[in-house]
Amino acid sequence: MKRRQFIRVGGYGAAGAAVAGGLTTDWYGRYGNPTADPGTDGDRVVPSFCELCFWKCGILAHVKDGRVTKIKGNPKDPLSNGHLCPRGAGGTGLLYDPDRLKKPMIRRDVRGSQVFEDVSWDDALGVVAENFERIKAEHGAAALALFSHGYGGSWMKHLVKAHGSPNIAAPSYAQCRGPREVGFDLTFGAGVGSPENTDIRNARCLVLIGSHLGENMHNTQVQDFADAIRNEADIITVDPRYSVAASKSRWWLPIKPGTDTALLLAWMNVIIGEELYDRDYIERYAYGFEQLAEHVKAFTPEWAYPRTGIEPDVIRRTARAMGAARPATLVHPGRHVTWYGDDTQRSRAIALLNALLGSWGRKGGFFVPSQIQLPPYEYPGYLKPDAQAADRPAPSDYPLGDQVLAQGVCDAAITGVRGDSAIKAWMVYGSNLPTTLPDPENTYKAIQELDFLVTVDVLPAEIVGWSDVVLPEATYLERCDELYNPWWREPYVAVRQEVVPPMYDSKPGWWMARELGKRIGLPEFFPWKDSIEYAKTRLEAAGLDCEVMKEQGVIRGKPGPLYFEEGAVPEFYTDSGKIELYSPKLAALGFDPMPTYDHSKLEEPPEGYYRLLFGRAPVHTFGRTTNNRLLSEVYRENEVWVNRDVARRWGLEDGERVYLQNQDGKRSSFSAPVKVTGRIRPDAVYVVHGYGRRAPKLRFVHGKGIDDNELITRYKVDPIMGGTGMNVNFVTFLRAADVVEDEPAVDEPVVVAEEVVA
Ligand code: MGD
Ligand code: SF4
Repeated sequence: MKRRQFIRVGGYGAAGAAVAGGLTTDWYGRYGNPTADPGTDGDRVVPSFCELCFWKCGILAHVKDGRVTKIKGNPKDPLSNGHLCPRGAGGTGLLYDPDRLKKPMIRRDVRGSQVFEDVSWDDALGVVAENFERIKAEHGAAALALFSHGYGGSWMKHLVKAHGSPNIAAPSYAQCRGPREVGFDLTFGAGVGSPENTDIRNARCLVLIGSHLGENMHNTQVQDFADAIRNEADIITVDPRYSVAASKSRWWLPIKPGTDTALLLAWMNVIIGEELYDRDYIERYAYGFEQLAEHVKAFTPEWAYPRTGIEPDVIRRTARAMGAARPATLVHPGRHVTWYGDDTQRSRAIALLNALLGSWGRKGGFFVPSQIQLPPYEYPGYLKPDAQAADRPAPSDYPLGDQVLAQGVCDAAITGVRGDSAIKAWMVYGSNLPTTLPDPENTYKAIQELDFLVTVDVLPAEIVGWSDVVLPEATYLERCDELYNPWWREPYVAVRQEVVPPMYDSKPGWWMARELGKRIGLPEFFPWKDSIEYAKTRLEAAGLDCEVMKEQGVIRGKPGPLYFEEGAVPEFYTDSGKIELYSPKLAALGFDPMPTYDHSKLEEPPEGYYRLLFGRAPVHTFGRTTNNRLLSEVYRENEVWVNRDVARRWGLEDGERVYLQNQDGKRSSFSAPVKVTGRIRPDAVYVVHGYGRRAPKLRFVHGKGIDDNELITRYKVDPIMGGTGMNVNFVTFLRAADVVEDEPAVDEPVVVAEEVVA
């Protein structure tokens, strides 16, 4: 049973089979079978939660002779349910990565020269504290910005808030799921959060719009997806690429990239026109149905066909499949949704479709999540920041952007962008900005203008090479972190605990934040001895037993009703208290109150160019894991997916190496092999994100494959919330054999930590 379950998790179609195949050979032999008996083969088993991606599955780490020998799913954890995705089982590949940052370092030459000296923690923290205080005295507290990604960042956020800066940004908002949250919030008065409240396992019809479950590996969702497949749910996948999810679907709609809103409007046209919607639900809970019905009248399947490439008959039949299964029809909200700059409106169209099908709060649609009441640690209140966040040109811009925009904070370091530059110092926690923010040249420009840049990381990523001070963090297996208390199907709290002591001279984030806090005169914000004392205080305040938590890793609460039909209270925190099909809020701000679609705004590729699309591989989390030697046994370099007719026209052979060059003449630093396939439309190419790494201290992955991000020199900003639509770049091919590589084959300086200046 366990083995079958595991293979289901990792085993979809071609990519899944490759994963399972890789695991059953080398991986099992060398690192142990992750599906073997859960009993320990070592001295002890420590429960914690994973950080190989941001899903936070509960794990059991087995330790023998002081080494972590295997990592398995914690059966008590409601996210992992005792099973991990292929990445989670490979966490030791990060822990024992020989390229890890080992000591604090200080730059000893001009920025960009990349000459570092290994120093003591005392010296490194002293320099950071001195710069934070100096910059605060000269420019105000808000001149310090924090970029943070990953759960450990909570300590740094606390530090920077206590310091008095509002400039705390995460690329997971404006570069990822922000538009989705805003679109759903406008409609239902709540976003879908993370982990999403999608009831995939009970869906009888599941619609995936550019959401490649199985390649995008969020463990619980993939387990639930396997259940939906087993239950013979009708699956409709809309993707220009025949993804793994498409291979498991009854319907694959190879849509023209950028036209999804047209398809969504046409689906609504059919669902309302043929009365397939949930009339009773709409009458009870929705506001603005008449306006929506009138609005979508013009968007017939015949109107959508020339725009989307999806035939009217297919649009009608898939709409009927959705209507037949309602309310157990889930139009998945997606996750990485910053595509074309109109993303809030596209997400809202998805939300409206779900509303018409009556799926919000219903079994097989979106369940109603609950959370354990866990009081916060009692600190003195944070001071009111001395300035507004510097992330947008005017405070009224992107009016519904309710988090700080990472791209805008980056821009605010460049003189002239916000008048005089507003940001003078960056602290970067777990975020490799040159491969994360669009238009990397802009990011380098901002970095060069900074007074000070400190990075907290575990690996010598590109951003490390640009830093003034580098603080090596202990990995998630070597540290405790903030308690995890999500809104989920059942309420629970999980703990991250130290499995083995930190290796080398690395330290946990909580320790760094506390030491820095003390040095910059904020000891009252760090009154606890360590993170365990901190967690104990919070757990006790909630009446939870710290010992049980340490032993089990998880404490579960009593689940509430999950669906309206089971007694969950239908509450919509919109202004009208109803599901807003017509949005008075958008209308008042001068935006379309209901989504619309203007095909004339969609740019076509120039002759000989193809739209650059990018996504995930099941064993990797962006660039976070591509240096992980264990995970790379399964997938070690990305490929460029090229439609077979296009390849024939170009005379490209399968496996032949190419560089990509974009519409602005920007060429990829490295090449990648071509994958000739019928599984992608001829107007697009596709690569997995996270390769083409330029930091040579990442010795394993350096130079492998193509970095999509360096080809994203253009992006379109969502006027509603400030997200950066990045699927608006086009590339052409350069045969590797015809390209003379620059010397060295990098377009940026590199980190050479050994070049120590005495
Ligand atoms: P992307 O990876 O960007 O987002 O995962 P997803 O939400 O799936 O999805 C790209 C898909 O959208 C591709 O299949 C692409 O062909 C398709 N696509 C591109 N343009 C269009 C278009 O115009 N229309 C349509 N309909 N489809 C289009 C992201 C999610 O994955 C996130 S945010 C995180 S943080 C996690 N990261 C991650 C990971 O890095 N690795 C693995 N293995 N799993 C992950 N899971 C999570
Ligand atoms: Fe870890 Fe995989 Fe869960 Fe992400 S989905 S937290 S990598 S086990």
